[in-house]
Amino acid sequence: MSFVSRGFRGRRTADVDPARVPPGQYVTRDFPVLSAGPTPHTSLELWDFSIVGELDEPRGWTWEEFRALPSEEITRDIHCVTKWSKLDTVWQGVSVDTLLEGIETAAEYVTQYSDGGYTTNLPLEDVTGGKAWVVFAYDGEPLAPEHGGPARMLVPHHYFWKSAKWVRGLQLQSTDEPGFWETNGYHNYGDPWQEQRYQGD
Ligand SMILES: Nc1nc2c(c(=O)[nH]1)N[C@H]1C(S)=C(S)[C@@H](COP(=O)(O)O)O[C@H]1N2
Ligand SMILES: [Mo]
Repeated sequence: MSFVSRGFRGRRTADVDPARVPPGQYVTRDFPVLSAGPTPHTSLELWDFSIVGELDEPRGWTWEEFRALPSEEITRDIHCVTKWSKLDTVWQGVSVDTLLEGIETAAEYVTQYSDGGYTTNLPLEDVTGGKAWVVFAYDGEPLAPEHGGPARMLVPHHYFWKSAKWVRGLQLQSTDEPGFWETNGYHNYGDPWQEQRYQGD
C-alpha cells in the first residue's frame, strides 16, 4: 500500500519546510547527473588545482598538497535550474577562502574552469566569505566521477550550474566573462531565490 511504502521513499515535498525551497523548485531524494559532455577521467597523479589570472604569482597544488589543506564538512541544500532541489547534502572540501589565503588581487570576478572545457563565472565575492568550496567527498565517500570527482566546486547559494564539476582552477579576472551556460542563455548570476534561470529573468 502506498501509505506503507511512503516512509521508505523518504521525505516528500509536502513534508518539507516550504521556506527552504526556492520558487519553482521541487524536492527530490535522487541525485540526478547533469553533464554537458562526457565525464573526464584525470588520474590523481596528473591532477592539480591552480589559481591564475590577476595575481602576482599563480598558485598550484598537486592532489597530495590539496588534500593536505584544512578541509571541513559542509551540509547545504542544492538547487538545479531544471527544478530539482536536494536538501541537506553533505560534502567534504576546502574553502575557497583557504585557497585564496595571502593572495592580493584587484580582481572582482572569477571563472571556474574544468577538465573538458566547462567554465562558469561569478563575482569573486560570491565564492569568498565561507560561501564556496572545492569538494572531494560526498556523503562520506570520494566524489563519484559523474558528480565531478575527483573534485568539484560547491557554490550552493547559486543554481547548481555555478558549481563546476571536475574543476581544475579559478581564474581571477578584472572583467566579468560569461561561462559555458551563461553564453548559452542561462542567467549571468543565477540566484535561485530570485528565480534567475535564464537571461532576462
Ligand atoms: N564541468 C561541468 N560542471 C558542471 C556541469 C557540466 O556539464 N560540466 N553541469 C552543471 C549543472 S547544469 C548542474 S545541475 C550540476 C549537476 O551536478 P551533478 O551532475 O552532480 O548533479 O553540475 C554543474 N557543473
Ligand atoms: Mo543544472
